[in-house]
Amino acid sequence: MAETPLLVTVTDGVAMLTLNRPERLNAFTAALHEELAAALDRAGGDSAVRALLITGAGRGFCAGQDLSERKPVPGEPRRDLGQGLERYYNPLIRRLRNLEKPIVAAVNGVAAGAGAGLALACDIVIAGHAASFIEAFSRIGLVPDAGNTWFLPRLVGPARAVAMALTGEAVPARQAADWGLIWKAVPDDTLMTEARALAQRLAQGPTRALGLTKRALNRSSTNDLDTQLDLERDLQREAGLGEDYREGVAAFLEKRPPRFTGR
Ligand code: LHQ
Repeated sequence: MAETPLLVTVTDGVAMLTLNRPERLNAFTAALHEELAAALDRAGGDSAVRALLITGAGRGFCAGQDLSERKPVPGEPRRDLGQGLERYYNPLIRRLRNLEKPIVAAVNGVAAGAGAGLALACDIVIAGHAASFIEAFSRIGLVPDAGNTWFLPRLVGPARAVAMALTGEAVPARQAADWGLIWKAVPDDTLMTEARALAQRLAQGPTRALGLTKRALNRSSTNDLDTQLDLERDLQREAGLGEDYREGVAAFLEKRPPRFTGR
């Protein structure tokens, strides 16, 4: 088994987090959860990090919960699976959504169960053609978790969401892109180059404004139009006070590329 379940590098403003349990298709263990949570918190608090890129080592992206850690043992009391959600998965999904920096998922292979939830909680999902998305829960007698029941209908509509969840059928990357489940599917050998280039471009963006944009879109899922218009006013007020707005307009008027600092 790999020594450390998560590899973290920071280059050119991008924190790259690689789930590193390739022998188990990067299934989640408690140790992986702990490291991922710590890495996300560090990236959130580090002003040198202006975008994140999440991917998996080996041929899988993430196969969800490591089922060997959740094996029912005959004779022992049945485990409260809600506890694992409360302790690990729900905070993970909240961290990803609340982290006000762009997060790209480079889905290099199968994303199953909570692994699909992890991908869908990121802001922009690019998948290699060999990747697929599987709501694997029904295959083992469980209910979709890790935000899957929230993301799926919003992304692909109720008909596709319910079929994915009830059948547990794999949705290949190209179909996922056609359905709007993800942003795009690309040839496997270009996935990491494209994803890294995108994350680097985002890392050179107006980080504060991108974070506020993420907040606005997150809230739009539950706000009515009046509330959302008020929120846009407040967030625009904040963005308008930033250095990057001054730089963006100056660069436009001077017909040169902007040099955003993220402030
Ligand atoms: C695995 C796993 C895995 C352990 C592949 N665990 N070893 C939250 C709260 C509490 C409890 C429960 O769960 C949750 C959230 C969830 O995520 S529930 C859903 C859990 N995930 C699954 O049910 C998916 C299980 N995996 C699969 O169905 C298949 O592995 C998929 C379809 C993902 C990929 O199939 P293949 O490409 O054929 O690969 P494979 O099955 O041969 O897997 C490769 C190895 O990885 C294999 O080990 P081995 O020693 O035989 O080489 C698998 O046992 C291991 N592995 N997923 N989740």
